[in-house]
Amino acid sequence: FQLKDFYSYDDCKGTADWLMAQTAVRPTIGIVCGSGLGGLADMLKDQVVFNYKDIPDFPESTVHGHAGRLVFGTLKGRPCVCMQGRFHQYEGYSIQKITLPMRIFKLLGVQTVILTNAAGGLNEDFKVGDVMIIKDHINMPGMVGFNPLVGSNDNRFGVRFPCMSDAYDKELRQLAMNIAQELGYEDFMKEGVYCVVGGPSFETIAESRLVHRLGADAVGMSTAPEVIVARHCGMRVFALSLITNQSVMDYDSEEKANHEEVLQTGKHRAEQLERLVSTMVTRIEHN
Ligand code: 6GU
Repeated sequence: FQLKDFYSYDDCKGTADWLMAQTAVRPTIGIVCGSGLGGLADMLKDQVVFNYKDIPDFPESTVHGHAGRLVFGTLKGRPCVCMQGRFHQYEGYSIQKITLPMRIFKLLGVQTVILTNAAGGLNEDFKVGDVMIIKDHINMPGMVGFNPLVGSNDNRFGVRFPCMSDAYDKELRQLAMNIAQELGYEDFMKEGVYCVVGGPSFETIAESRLVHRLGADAVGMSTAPEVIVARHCGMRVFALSLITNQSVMDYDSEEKANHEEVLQTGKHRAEQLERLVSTMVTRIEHN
């Protein structure tokens, strides 16, 4: 039995080697930029840039707000690789394909992955513009069979049944909170549970109420599949959601979720988010 989009260890190694032949940068930190948050990649110095369409086996970004470039370089002196634009299931790609970059990160030598996304707020205490440190996720598609690890397991990446109760690294979450306090960001820093849904339609009122009741503080269309694959192959994970809008939970509300609002809020907070992440990068220790 073979999945349609199955990438073997050798396929991933082929792409990683292809990239490493063209750049001297050996990243230990991998960053994935969410909707409207691609500015982080522009902070890298001595860039070597690949368009996704030129990278073997890579999907292409089809969403406005996602540039579609893999950027190597240094962030405050630390070697990094940055995905400027990510892939989503709603674009029609298989979850194997949207998570392939995580395995390539691993084979490039990445030890820590930092992911950002735009999300709708469900927690009543959250305001638009808040930044939520993700402490856990609810992977709705994954719980009914759309888990990125479905298919034969290659032990060179990780075990058949990986643990996910420690997916979001506690030390990195503490580090982020400390830095947020130093930068004076504590008023808009939150921590919570991220729920991923398939998209691309935004949630109905009943769906928003449902996931809120299930324990989610924010809802979005990405990140959890990448986190699962990153954890499977032993990388540390840190993830942030920018709350770009409040999910509609009330039948009297006149508010409507839309992608323009999502991108607009990103612009507003992007600089602070970039400073937070770049400061984290300088303080992450690797062995
Ligand atoms: Cl309200 N829902 C989902 N699923 N994704 C989002 C969002 C909402 N806002 C930004 N991304």
